[in-house]
Amino acid sequence: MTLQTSSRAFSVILPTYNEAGNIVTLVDKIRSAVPEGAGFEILVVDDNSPDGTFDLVRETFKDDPSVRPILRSTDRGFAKSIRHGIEMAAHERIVVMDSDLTHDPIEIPRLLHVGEIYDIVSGSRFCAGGRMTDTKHYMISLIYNWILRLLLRTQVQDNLGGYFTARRDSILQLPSDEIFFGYGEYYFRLLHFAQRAGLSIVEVPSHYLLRGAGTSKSNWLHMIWSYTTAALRLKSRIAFSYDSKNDGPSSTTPHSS
Ligand SMILES: Nc1nc2c(ncn2[C@@H]2O[C@H](COP(=O)(O)OP(=O)(O)OP(=O)(O)O)[C@@H](O)[C@H]2O)c(=O)[nH]1
Ligand SMILES: [Mg+2]
Repeated sequence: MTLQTSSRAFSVILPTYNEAGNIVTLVDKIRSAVPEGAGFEILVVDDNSPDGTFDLVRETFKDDPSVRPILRSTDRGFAKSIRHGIEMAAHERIVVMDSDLTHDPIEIPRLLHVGEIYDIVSGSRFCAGGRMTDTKHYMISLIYNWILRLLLRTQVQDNLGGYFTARRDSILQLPSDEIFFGYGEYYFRLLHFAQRAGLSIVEVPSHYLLRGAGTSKSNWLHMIWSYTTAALRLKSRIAFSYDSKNDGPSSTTPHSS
């Protein structure tokens, strides 16, 4: 199936920490995935990686104004970098993805295409057609996502994917301070607040690949612990705020995936 990319320009946000072995390949892959003539920029939001990711990007793409390296040296962190990238983005439409080559740029046109209709389009490993090359982690993630869904009553099946497109202003209207902190759990907070704000959310199948070069920054046990704590915090916040405002999730959930 051939999909036409939206004629609207978009900003791709790539948070990086020690991704010198992947970032150039990723930028090139994004370029090849996007049809010629499409207006776009790529923001590499680097947290002062010791492996020189920032300098590599700045040097390699010094003659290419569409690649914008951003160096962060204070208040570092994955979720905060994504927020920073969204705030710095020049275009109304944003695409957020990991920089370790697990999120395949070939799927960007499809995300953008569906993004013509929905406020947030999330690349999902767990809806029909979605998958993950790393089968062991697929099973752990799948089971953990079931738990998250039960706990938070989210409408999407993949609450931790982090590969998505959205309209920039619809994300920035959400309470950023309550969403963008910590690690990958920011994504279920984002989906929750988006759902609650009445944004339309849909999942499209996505195939998550293996990391390219380098090593993961995730420690699975620590991640499960911190994500569960974050989910319980969010749940208690939901209970408190729904009690006090009498506005349950159904009243702000117009669309489902
Ligand atoms: N800017 C910034 N990026 C980060 C930070 N930590 C991780 N990243 C980036 O966030 C993305 C996800 O990190 P990974 O280490 O792949 O972790 P993960 O995807 O949760 O875990 P895996 O399943 O092991 O790949 C990668 O692009 C990292 O370079 C950080 O503190 N700051
Ligand atoms: Mg990864």
